[in-house]
Amino acid sequence: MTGEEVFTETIARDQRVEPRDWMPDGYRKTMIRQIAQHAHSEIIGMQPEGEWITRAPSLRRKAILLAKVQDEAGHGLYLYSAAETLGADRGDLTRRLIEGRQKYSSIFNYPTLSFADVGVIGWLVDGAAICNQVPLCRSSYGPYARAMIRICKEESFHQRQGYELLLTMMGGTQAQRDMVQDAVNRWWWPSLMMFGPPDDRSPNSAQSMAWKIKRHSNDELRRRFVDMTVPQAEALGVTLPDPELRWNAERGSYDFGTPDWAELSRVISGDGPCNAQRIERRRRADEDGAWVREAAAAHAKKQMGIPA
Ligand code: BYC
Repeated sequence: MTGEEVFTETIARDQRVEPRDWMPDGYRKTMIRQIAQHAHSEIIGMQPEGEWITRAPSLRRKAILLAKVQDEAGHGLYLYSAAETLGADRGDLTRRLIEGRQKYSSIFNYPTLSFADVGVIGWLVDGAAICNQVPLCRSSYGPYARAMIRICKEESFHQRQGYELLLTMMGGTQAQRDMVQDAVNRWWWPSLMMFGPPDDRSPNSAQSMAWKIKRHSNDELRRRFVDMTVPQAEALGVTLPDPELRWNAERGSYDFGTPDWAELSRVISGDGPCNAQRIERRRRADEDGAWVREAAAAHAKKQMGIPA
């Protein structure tokens, strides 16, 4: 059998493609694109919540937030390693991010204005991430699917800590409840946009689904997220800012309004509220860390007996 035949059969049988297997160039490119974008999202995603570590209201909240942000760094590292199995170079991927040639999730271009945002990011953003990523545990590329299993376990903890924080705040003062509602109002629509453009405007979906990289379309996952989240909002006592949101008994699912797709396009193309700040911070961190990478590489060379 040719490499191409083996690949086609691997996909048809729902088995995993592994790094040394033959794969079409387009498959390799798509995997690098998606994994790199995902890795960048985890690393840039440390910024909005990281800003609250020094301002957490208690030692307990600070310890939880520190652990969560460190987990995100870990997710970024598993994912960059998965991209390396496809022949990508981590430094090159970072450069592409900083130069605006690779994307990261639109969601991290919105500001975190109060500590309630930390809870809402855990509940809605990690909730949306789980919805999107659980099916990716069955993605056809082995290293990505395996990384996703561990990431999803940690995301579940992230989601619960967010929800628990919000439950605590909702049981507090009116000012705390107002902070939560304000944060929900600001993060709801951007969370729905995390799933990507609508299916009829998603250029990559058909091929990614044929290759079983993606298992569900953007709209399917978005709908699943809304169905999962509305009862949680009710239990919490917050209102979701969508006048069109209502139960559709016939479909057994919620109807909901249309996100502002022009806003998503603007944010993806670099013109969101915090894009410039996020990238500038990432660029500085990369420059500040250059000497550490150089020292580590020199040490590794020495250990292996390679002349400097
Ligand atoms: N933001 O054809 P489409 C986390 C791009 S981090 C930005 O539908 P595809 C967390 C898309 O890339 C979790 N760009 O694309 C971390 C494509 O452009 P390119 C992040 C977006 O790939 C810290 C174009 O638009 N999750 O959980 O089939 C703290 C057309 O789209 C977005 C992942 O990365 C967007 N929202 O589907 C807390 C999950 N949407 O690349 C939490 C893995 C679309 O052709 N990724 N674009 O130039 C995926 O599942 C898919 O890549 C997407 C897009 C569903 C995002």
